[in-house]
Amino acid sequence: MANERTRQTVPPAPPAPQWSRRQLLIGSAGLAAAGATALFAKQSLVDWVRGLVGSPVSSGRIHLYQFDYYFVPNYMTWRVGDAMEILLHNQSPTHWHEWTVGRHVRTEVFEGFGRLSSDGWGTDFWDGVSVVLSDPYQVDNFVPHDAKVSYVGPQAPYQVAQGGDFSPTLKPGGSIRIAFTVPNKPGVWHYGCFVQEFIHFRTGMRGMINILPA
Ligand SMILES: [Cu+2]
Repeated sequence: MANERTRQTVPPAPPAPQWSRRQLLIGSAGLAAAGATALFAKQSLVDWVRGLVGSPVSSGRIHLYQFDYYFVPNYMTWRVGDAMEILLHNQSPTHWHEWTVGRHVRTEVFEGFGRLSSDGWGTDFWDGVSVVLSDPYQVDNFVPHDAKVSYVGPQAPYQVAQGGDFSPTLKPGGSIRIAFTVPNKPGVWHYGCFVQEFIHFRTGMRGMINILPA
């Protein structure tokens, strides 16, 4: 995310998209959250519902779309050992968005708007994971953190930055391909965009990945 958090102004209320029930669940949680406490209580409910409903296992190529301020899809099921290729697309005409995956969002950062260079997650999913990045288009910056990243094609035309979680940050209309094998890290993981001092995340720009054992 680097310095992108401070570039934009505070966002207006999100538009009313055609939401599926699944998105409505997450979206409602975001809108109803008066603060972090309320939000995390709602998130627990969402997790519980997801546990009951589940979703089919995805492998291979997945298109993951970023909007203001939500992801489509906002729920995925992966399996350990599967080859994945996430094609990340920023569909916003105006806003920068990133994609981070982790566990234990840092509530002290979440609530305290001063420490912008801190990681958003207590545990970064990508730590130690081999990742291949390719086909960058309108990528603002990329933070590899502790992932083992290789870059396919010409020298990446974007800034490889330090600080924070593994995160590609896309300019409006940007995209990038992220290929990897699902590591042996089963369980529930969360993803989110922490751009603009966590406002995107708080507004509903997040999702869940349930990773099944091999
Ligand atoms: Cu965002």
